[in-house]
Amino acid sequence: MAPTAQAPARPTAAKKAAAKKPVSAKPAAKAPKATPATSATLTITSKNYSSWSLRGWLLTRFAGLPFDEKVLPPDDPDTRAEILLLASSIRVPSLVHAGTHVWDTLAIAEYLNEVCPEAQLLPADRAARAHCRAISGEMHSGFSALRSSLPMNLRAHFPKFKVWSRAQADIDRICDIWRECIQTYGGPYLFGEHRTVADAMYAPVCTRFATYDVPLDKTCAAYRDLMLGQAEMKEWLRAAKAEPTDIDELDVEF
Ligand SMILES: N[C@@H](CCC(=O)N[C@@H](CS)C(=O)NCC(=O)O)C(=O)O
Repeated sequence: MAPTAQAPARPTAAKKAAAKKPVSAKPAAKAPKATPATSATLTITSKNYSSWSLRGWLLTRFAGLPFDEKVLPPDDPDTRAEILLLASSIRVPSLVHAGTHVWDTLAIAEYLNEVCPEAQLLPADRAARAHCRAISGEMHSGFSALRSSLPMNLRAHFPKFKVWSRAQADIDRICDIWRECIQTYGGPYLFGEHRTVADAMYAPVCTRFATYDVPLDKTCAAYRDLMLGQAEMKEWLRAAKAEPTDIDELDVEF
């Protein structure tokens, strides 16, 4: 997907009016009740290091689908074999629900949107939905400089971290995306009142901005803080900090 493919639909009068509203730290709407009563299992790995696990977990929580969590320790020698059994791509997150096995974060997002439509993981408006998919795809396939030089590490804090220029270009692009969304759809989340796939996709960026002390303008800082203040994020952060040990070799993109 081209990195600049997410030009938003021209805002309607209602959207323009909504765009004037400041970004406020509203509490998230209660997660909707999931329709399917079937059991689901989400396989993830380190909560401290694995940004993809965080995305998959948040998506499933935002969807309101009850699930059992299976956490594979990344330093366990059997882990790779176990992940391989779950998904031939050898990657987590991986969701099994009602006999359906789905892996890859965006595929999980699309599946959850179909199974739990009331959660509105994708915006109702077609143009907004396309925009949401475009920026989610951009996160899924891009920002490699940011990912490699500012890896997710929730236990760490690096005040005044020196960001190199290619990573700064990624940060600038992400901030442009956030500002454009918040101005177009009125915030507080990227696509307005509801948390969507895009919020889950960019959640690990919010943690990186906090970990590496990345300077942000008011709008982006408010969005980062709003996301980090979500009940689900706080629950994940607590669990990440309680993980037993630092794993040196994981202090890289993961
Ligand atoms: N594009 C994949 C990326 C998933 C990914 O890279 N997962 C990492 C954990 S964060 C993984 O499973 N690594 C295990 C390995 O490489 O053995 C997705 O969207 O789910």
